[in-house]
Amino acid sequence: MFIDEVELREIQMEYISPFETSLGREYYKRAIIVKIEAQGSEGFGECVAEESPWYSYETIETAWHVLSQFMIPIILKKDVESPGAFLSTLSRIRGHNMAHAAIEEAFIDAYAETRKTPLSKLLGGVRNRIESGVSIGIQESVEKLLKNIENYMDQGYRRIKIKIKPQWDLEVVEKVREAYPEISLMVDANGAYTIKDSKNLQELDKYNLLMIEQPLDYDDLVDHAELQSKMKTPICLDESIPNLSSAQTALKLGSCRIINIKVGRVGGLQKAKRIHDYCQEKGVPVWCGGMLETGIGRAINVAIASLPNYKLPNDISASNRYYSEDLVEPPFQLNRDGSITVPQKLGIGVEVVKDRLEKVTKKKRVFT
Ligand code: OSB
Ligand code: MG
Repeated sequence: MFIDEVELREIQMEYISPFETSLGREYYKRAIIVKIEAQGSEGFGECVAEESPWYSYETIETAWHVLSQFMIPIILKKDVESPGAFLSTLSRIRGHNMAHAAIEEAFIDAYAETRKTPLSKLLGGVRNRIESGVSIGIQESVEKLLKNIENYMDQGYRRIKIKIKPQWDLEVVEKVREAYPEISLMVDANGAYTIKDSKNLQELDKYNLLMIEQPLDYDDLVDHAELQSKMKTPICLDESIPNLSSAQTALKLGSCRIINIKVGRVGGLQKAKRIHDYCQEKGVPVWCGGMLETGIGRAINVAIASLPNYKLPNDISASNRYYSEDLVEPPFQLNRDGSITVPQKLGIGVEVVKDRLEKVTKKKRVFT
């Protein structure tokens, strides 16, 4: 597939409500949208690098730099046969997984279109609907949190994830469990604890949680293994798994029993699939994490979450949980059974609405 043109846009969109984790509070989404034009097909990708290097070392600016100075010059005006060839063409560029993922997504979306295939099918997806959970940020009060949970449960979400940090943990989980003894509940600490907090974290075993996500530091596989050996609740790793090698190390050490795969964090769809396949072979379930994506990134997430070993509810909620107006049509909606339907049209399977994209664009550069 001959790559004729690549376009980068930086966009900004306000969230319906601010999102707070142990890492900080966010009011709006800033992202890079990548568009590739190849032989009459158009493909989109979304870079999930954030404004600040809290969740990951990458930022909007580092991703823009690496995309425009290194990645785009390597692939522009080249004939790249397949997703596999695309991956190896860019493999000289180390790290910068979120930048890698965004441009690979755009290529694969265009490629799927030329192959007349929905992205889900191209990746080996087997589901028509994916299970949808919701991730709720740290709130001003437990009362507000309970109201939020009630609202999302009423809408049909099947699993609630609450963000925790020191001073917003045990008591909060206890009150949520008191109010909702039966719901499928999990917590995500975004690395806010250390192994010295083991005793406290073990208290969480009382609350029948589906899992505890990333309790310890982002590269701390050894301490996670020690903590997992002391806890009944499965540990799920997010930040600690940037690639297949770390997934292998984590499973060998016993650092977790579940893996959250984010396409951006692991460097793209093909790498996500490799981690998925490895976990499947080892009998370890995975699910798809989210970065509050626009409809473009959400479409990518829905497609990969249709693979067979995505066995737990995903952080893929409906468009209206994040934005008053999404960038795609149709927007993603929650079915009554708490699932989201996997689009069956070609490529990402939803239409990017050009004038909405234009409206939220802060910066744009076209490479021809
Ligand atoms: O840790 O999963 C996380 C958002 C930004 C950064 C990190 C995380 C998150 C989420 C959002 O939990 C989940 C979603 O997109 O709905
Ligand atoms: Mg997480």
